[in-house]
Amino acid sequence: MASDSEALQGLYDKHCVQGFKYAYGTAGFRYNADVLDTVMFTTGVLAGLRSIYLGGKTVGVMITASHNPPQDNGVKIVDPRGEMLEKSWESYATELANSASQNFASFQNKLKELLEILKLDLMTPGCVAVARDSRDSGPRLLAAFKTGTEVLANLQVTDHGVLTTPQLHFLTCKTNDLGQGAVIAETLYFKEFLSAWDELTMLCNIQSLPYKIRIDAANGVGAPKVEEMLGARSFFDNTFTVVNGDWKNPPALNHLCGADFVKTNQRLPQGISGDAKQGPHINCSFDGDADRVVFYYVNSVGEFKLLDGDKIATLFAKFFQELLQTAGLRDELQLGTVQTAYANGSSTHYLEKMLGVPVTCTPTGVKHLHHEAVKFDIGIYFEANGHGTIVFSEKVTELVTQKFSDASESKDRHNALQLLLVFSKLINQTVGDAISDMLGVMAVLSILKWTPEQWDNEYTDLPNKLIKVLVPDRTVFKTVNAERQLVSPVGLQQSIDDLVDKFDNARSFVRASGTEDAVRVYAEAATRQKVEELVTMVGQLVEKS
Ligand code: 16G
Ligand code: ZN
Repeated sequence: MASDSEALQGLYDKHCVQGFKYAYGTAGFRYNADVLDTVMFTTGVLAGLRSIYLGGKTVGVMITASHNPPQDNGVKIVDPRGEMLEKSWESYATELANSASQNFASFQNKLKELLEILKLDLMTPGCVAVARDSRDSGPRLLAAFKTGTEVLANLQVTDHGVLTTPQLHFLTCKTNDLGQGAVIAETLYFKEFLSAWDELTMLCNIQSLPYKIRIDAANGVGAPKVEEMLGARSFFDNTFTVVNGDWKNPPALNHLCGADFVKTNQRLPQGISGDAKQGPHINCSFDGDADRVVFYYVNSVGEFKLLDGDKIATLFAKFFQELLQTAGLRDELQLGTVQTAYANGSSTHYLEKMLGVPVTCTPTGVKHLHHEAVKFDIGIYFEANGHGTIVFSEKVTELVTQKFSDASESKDRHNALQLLLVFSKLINQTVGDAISDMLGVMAVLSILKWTPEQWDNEYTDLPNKLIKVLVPDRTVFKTVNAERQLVSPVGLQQSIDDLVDKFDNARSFVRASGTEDAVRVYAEAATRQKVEELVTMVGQLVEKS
């Protein structure tokens, strides 16, 4: 630790200002960039402490505000395997930030208290890897973060510069896998996923994509990364175009484009037209830090058709179920999906009733879904907004290897077994990754020889709508049953249920947002008109409660 109180105060004074109250939310700290300096400084301290606590393992830190507007920013801590920070440490992060936001003395006391509670030996070296997205507040906030890391004397900080969020998760995990001495750089990310792609296309004899892909990169960091990655393979020559790739122009970030814009407004982003003259193609949109992706196309009668996270999950579920069948592993390996309350009822019905694949529902936020998905051998998790991935258990590799060495197995079976392993490499298992998920979807569509329409036709979404209601205090809205039922305010759930009963095929739930000061109301019903009616009425109940 900075040797004396004076030195510590020197570091504190460089960036800390007083008066703001922070909370580590669903995806870390996320606010207007103007108020973030203090929490960046304390996150530098806390990430270092976390690494020391874990015996010097590398802890990742991502500076991003994802799909939020350009003036916002945020920070989240990534644990050594690339997963989200362990829950109990979220409160340490919040407490340390709020102590620094009071004054130097309370920061110093809180730090001392944490060192005692956690019984930390400050001589253990620690390692932190940090990256940021393309926001213009990034360099300033990175400087505050780095000053925070100077509070701990033996901390090694690797600054990866500008990366997508999933790149940082992946590199954090790799650093810990490969250990000290390994060169961990962004090129490793490109290399691993491109080799998986090469292997896959060779195995399935895919010479080219069946149609072109237009990538809306939200004017964010996904643009240069996907261009660099796909640009490295002649396979992708003339198959992809990046639109909204102006990542060096921060005010354009997420503006009228990106996954959140497309999903929320259910329409094409700026820069992509529904012009049929452009030949067969599919479109997709990343969000600002490229950890989400949604697909879409315009059908023959000019309608915009969204292929969101639910559609991605169902595509993968169908594909993997058939693959397990061909591989002769359907009974040995458990395939399952994880969704949230926002999943369209039709997708859940399709998974459970048509495919017979189990579905678990969890609260919103990747950490909850990931946690449940790892309970399956092949766990597919996607939020409807496009955030998700697939996780494969060790048993998958073990069984595949075992079966593969059995020469009596047929050629089809051998191929299916190999394909299972290749997919486990093509998918970024640490967290949802727009680039890797996009390649995964393109691989499945190529193998199945499906057009976007065929993918879409597997089931029809129920009309749905999500609205935001401003209330004086959103913390009174408490839920159970994976956010599907309110227990407070008392009686409100009953009124919602009574209302929903009057509609056909309807469902509605209310939850406090974890990222905004608002309450969200979701509804689905048999027709567009009915869903409008229902969501408005539930919204009114919330306002009156
Ligand atoms: C965060 C979550 C995202 C979730 C969203 C919900 C992560 C990395 N991100 O952005 O998955 O869909 O919050 O926001 O977990 P809300 O609570 O405001 O509805
Ligand atoms: Zn994001």
